[in-house]
Amino acid sequence: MSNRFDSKEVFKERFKLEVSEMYGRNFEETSSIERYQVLGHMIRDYVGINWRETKNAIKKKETKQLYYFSMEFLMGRLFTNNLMNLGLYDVVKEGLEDLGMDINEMEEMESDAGLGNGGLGRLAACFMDSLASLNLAGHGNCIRYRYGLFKQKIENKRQVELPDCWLKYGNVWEVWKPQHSVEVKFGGSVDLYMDHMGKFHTNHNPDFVVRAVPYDEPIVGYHTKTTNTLRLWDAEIDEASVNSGQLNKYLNDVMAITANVYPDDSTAEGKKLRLKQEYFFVCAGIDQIIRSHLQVYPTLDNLPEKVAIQLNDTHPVLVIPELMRVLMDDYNYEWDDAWRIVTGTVAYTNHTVMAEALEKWPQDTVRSLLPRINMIIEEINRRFQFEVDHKGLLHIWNNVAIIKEGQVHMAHLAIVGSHSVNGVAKLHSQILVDDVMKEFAVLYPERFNNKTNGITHRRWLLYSNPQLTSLLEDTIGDSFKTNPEDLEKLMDYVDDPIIQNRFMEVKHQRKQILADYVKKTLDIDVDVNSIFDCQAKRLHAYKRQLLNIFCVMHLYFRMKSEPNFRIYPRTFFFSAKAAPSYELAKEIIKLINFVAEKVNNDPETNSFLKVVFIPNYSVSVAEILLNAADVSEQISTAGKEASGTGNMKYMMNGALTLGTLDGANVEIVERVGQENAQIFGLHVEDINELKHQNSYNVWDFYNSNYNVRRIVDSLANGTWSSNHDEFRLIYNDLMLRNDEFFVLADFDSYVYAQSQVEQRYRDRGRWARTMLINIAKSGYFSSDRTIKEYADEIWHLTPISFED
Ligand code: 26V
Repeated sequence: MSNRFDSKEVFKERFKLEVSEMYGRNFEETSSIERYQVLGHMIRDYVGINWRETKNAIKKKETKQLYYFSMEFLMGRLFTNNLMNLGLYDVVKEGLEDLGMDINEMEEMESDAGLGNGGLGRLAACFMDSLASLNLAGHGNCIRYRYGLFKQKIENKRQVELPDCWLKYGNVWEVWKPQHSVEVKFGGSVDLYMDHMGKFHTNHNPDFVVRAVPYDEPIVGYHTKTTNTLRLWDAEIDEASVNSGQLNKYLNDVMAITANVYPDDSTAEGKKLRLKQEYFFVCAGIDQIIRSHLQVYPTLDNLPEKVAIQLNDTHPVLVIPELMRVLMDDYNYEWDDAWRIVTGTVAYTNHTVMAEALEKWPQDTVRSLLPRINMIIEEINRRFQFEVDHKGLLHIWNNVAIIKEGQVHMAHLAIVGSHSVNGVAKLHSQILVDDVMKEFAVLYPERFNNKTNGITHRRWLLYSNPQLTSLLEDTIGDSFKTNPEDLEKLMDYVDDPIIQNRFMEVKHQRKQILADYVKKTLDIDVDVNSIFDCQAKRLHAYKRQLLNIFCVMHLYFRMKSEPNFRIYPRTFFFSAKAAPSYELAKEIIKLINFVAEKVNNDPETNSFLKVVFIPNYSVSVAEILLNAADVSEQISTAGKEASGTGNMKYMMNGALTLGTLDGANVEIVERVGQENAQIFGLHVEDINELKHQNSYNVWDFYNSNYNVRRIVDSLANGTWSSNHDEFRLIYNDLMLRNDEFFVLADFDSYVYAQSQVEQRYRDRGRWARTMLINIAKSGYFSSDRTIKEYADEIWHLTPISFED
């Protein structure tokens, strides 16, 4: 029977039949979750035909393929995304309506796939959507974590972490492929021996073997046949390796590998389990690539011509030694030939300059867990040292060594073993070359390049903001859907008061939707006519949520002490998860919630000022939060935020960027113009200068600035909490550790910028114009543009052809 249900009638017929066959009951007696399961499977099966044809076309045409290796894929929900990409949304929506059902209820049944921490994982998900939509063969490789990133609750104004059981009702999109399982070996010892031809061979006697078993999810392109694969590896026991005496330990060790996403994106703590996870999905992914390559081609010599591997940060960097191992130990390649293949295939993206997030592993850990890989890393390091010496650059060795003082520097391994190294925004890529990786940029100048991040305009505009989408269609036609840079057509209308009004009306509708959500989930009333000012992102000191809440405190103090001072009504929304072990970040969440309680309950000011902390920031929360914003807070210390991607989502939905010149903010301003963004604060050069001269002293600001002093004092004088020690950690971090992220240095400039935002908002026509310009100029930030650049300049991919 065909899987197709392109008309409403066929859909209804099939759906009812499948539900009652599946559960052996009348359709009317089945529950929502049961119906959701069947519907999901129907959609996945529908996709199956294109999935097969994509695989066949790739083989037949010998199309080059990309494998995107990432420890994180923050996919969110796929139900609406898949239906819309397939062009089936209306058929299903109307069909369900006829059956007395609401498609929104089905959408809500799905759990977010929260297999990631933040920007890096969501970028991987946006890239998957763009690859398929551009007809490029690009697949994801990751771990099938049983639990996603923790769920956040706020209890007693503090973050509480709960497990995210996203697989509770299964996952309708995945297909289990036990026949494609791979053995992954850990620990033990390696024997080296020479054969009669004088060639070296190795024999690894592991002490722990697991089976990696793939679950494949189809990635459906927008209105195209192309259907790629996201492969998630689960760990299962290897029956032959179970040692009966230690059965329980073995089972626990196997289970542990795929239990959790590491929730800490702030410190690269040397946890052995993390390294196990990294090798686990790398080893399995490489094995699959080699096997499928050899099904089509007789040799691995042409691997770089047919396969590109992109490393999403250093987490999958073991791809480099692992591919060397396979080529040499399993396929008898000599070192130099293997190295040519590896470096020709692999490319690396850096996502952070924060020293504490750059991965380093104690070599003892690498040696004991991965003895053969360790040997290969040592040899890469030895040969690299030889090369540096040969170039007369031994004086830089200390800054570029892969192995140094008993630690393996993963970023160094990544640069040495790749043909391309990219940052994720212009400024960030420049900082890599000028500063963080400057010695490597001297060694390998041709490797360094920039690929400014992007976001899929399908999820972040077409699907999450249908009101704006339909107004855009009415105004500029629908070419922007497939060619997002056509949003530029909106420039013709930015001065048209009728269009301006209609866009303001759409924004109002989105604000109402967010307000309803806040009322329903938090029982807080917010004024939809107030300015919606949003900061939603991981909680990190460098992102400076503290600067934002300090300004809120300041406005509150002023309104309390100056009866004539009243601000334009504003609602400050925060949403942020803190890593469970990141104490300072958790304290900042607590401070925001204490401030919220006080200001929201003060009748003298609460019609002007409200603070709302939305718990459990996730893809689904972002889908209703970002497009309701008037103001997008992008206020990191200059030089610290590699790119940011939330900034692009807000822009595309018509918010004004209130930001520092950091990450991709720089490129946003470049496009909209200074007059359509609100930029403030120290520049990277200023910060470098202050650091260089060691001239920043937080007490100077405290002593000379009354507003600053009033805020800092309030942390410890009972203003927000009767416990004067409640915010001791924040106080100490700021005042006794000299404010590492220059919060107080930027304070005045930020407060001034906020007052400017208010001035702008008071002029409705001018505000609408700015909003339209932001939307019009946002096409550049579609991940379609980013992926085209990767495909042309790094991967050398050409689109899949389905023609005979
Ligand atoms: C680091 C670590 C350290 C080891 C433990 C687990 C873990 C997990 C994630 C990370 C990655 C931190 C880097 C990161 O997320 N970077 C963000 O990447 C975004 C996409 O390029 C970019 O927009 C953000 O500015 C950048 O902070």
